[in-house]
Amino acid sequence: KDVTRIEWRGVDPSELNRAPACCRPLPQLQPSHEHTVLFRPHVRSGTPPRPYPDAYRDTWDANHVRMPCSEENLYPVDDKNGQKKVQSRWELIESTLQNPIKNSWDLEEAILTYNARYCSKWNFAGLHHFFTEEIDRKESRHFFDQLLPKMVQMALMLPKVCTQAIPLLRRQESHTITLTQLQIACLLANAFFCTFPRRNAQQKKSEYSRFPDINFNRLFEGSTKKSSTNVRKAEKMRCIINYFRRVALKAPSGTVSFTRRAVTALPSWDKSNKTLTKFHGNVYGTIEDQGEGMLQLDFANMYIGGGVLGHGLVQEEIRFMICPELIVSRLFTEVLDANECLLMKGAERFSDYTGYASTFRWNGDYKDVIPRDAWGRKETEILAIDALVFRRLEDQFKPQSLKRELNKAFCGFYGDGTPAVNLPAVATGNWGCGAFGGDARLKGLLQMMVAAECQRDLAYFTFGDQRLCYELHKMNEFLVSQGVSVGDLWLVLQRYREEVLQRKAKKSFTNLYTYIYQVYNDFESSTDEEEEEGAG
Ligand code: AR6
Repeated sequence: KDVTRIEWRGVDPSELNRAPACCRPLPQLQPSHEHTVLFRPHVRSGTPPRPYPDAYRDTWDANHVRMPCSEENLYPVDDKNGQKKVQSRWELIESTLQNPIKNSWDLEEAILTYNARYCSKWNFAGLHHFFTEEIDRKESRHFFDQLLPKMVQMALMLPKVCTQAIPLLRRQESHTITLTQLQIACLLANAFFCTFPRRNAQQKKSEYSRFPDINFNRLFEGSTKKSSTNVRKAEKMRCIINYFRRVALKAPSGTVSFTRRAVTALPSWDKSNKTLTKFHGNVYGTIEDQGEGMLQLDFANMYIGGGVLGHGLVQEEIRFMICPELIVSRLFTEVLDANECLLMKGAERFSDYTGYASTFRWNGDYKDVIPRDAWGRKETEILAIDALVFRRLEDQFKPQSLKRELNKAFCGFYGDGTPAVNLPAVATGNWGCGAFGGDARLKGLLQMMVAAECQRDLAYFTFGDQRLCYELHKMNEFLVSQGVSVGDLWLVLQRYREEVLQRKAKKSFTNLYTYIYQVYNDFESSTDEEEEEGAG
């Protein structure tokens, strides 16, 4: 087959449901025991909503983010007589950051002043490299003279801007947090200056060991020589600096919601008689650009954001870099369980980029023109689900692995009672098939099954792979024409494991799609395929 000219296959993208057009009107924004709203829910476009309550209320406990500005955030110091005493850590942070910071060494010194325990553990080589090698002296001076003081101001506004305690999104507890973009900027400025207490310890038993890290110290790490790490970190710094430049220039006025969803009523996959929904396969589009108004997948790590502050620079990390407000999820989202997902609605995109992984480059500022909903959120919804890591094809077909991946995607795709006509299509692609080693043909099929179960349409971005686009679409068309149900497919996957994978001793090896065509005895379709190639 000549697949070299394929750009897309399946239904026309204009036929797919998109927000806001397909959605029902939102109910009034109201805090409840399932929804923490950190501001007065009167959203007027153009002005940042006011924090709620008016004055800072301190909560220092195991169920809320421990705030740097809490009066219980204490720091041991030696007094004049060599006696140990405790001092307010926030006062130390305030006084330290208000001293002049003229270059990256001053910044390192400042951060270590209130993180003294990490003096010999943290390395700032990436930061120094960035300000001495990656950008010129003028840009560097501009950063330290102009932007950094504004970032300090933003960080120190914390008790005025984030007045309400932020609950932790704990395992198996569904809950939503809605914050203003300004609150997020203030929290991220604190993360930049590494002020969050108790978030640095690496030990297994430390209080936040089941949470991602949030202080930016890992972003500042690097090597003293030229290295690929330094290049990656430099491009990430460009994204972050651009974000702070923008929010300092004009305070953003919108809001963003983070919903942790734990789902206990999961489908019986073998019994489902749902049939497949509309499919659009796309070779050159990306989830973030062509998935406008759809439920956009974040190919996530169970620790949300994965390596965004470290070395990682694939789909999830890139998304978090161009939409840095997503990073704040790391402050309060405990590691995701198998039946959980995180939905993030409203994050604005600030940067453009080119390349991927080691070739990733910041490509300038990005003006996000997506409209906002009635709660002030950009109409961009991102769904974070973490796939399993696989090293061998066979492992992916174990019934418990298949079920786990179906259930995980189901947690994210399901509409929670919303009628199917009001659900945006899912914009996805090779979920779990890059860093996590999964097989795209299998994962594509599993995602079709889950989309069917949830009665949602699917837009699948194959990231340049024309053959994959061709094969996924052909399979989708075939299954629709045969009226194959989700339950049938579940059984076929089991049979494939038993009849093909577990009898691999035989010389010939039938790939999954060829096998499916054979099972349904569609001779024409099966002869379209190369018979004896490896799966995937
Ligand atoms: N749009 C569509 N498809 C994409 C895009 C995009 N913007 N970017 C990448 N792809 P990967 P995983 C395709 O490896 O295997 C992170 O560190 C491309 O084909 O990011 O689920 C997380 O934090 C790529 O190979 O996802 C996790 O730790 C494929 O999607 C881990 O990676 C998979 O992208 C998750 O790994």
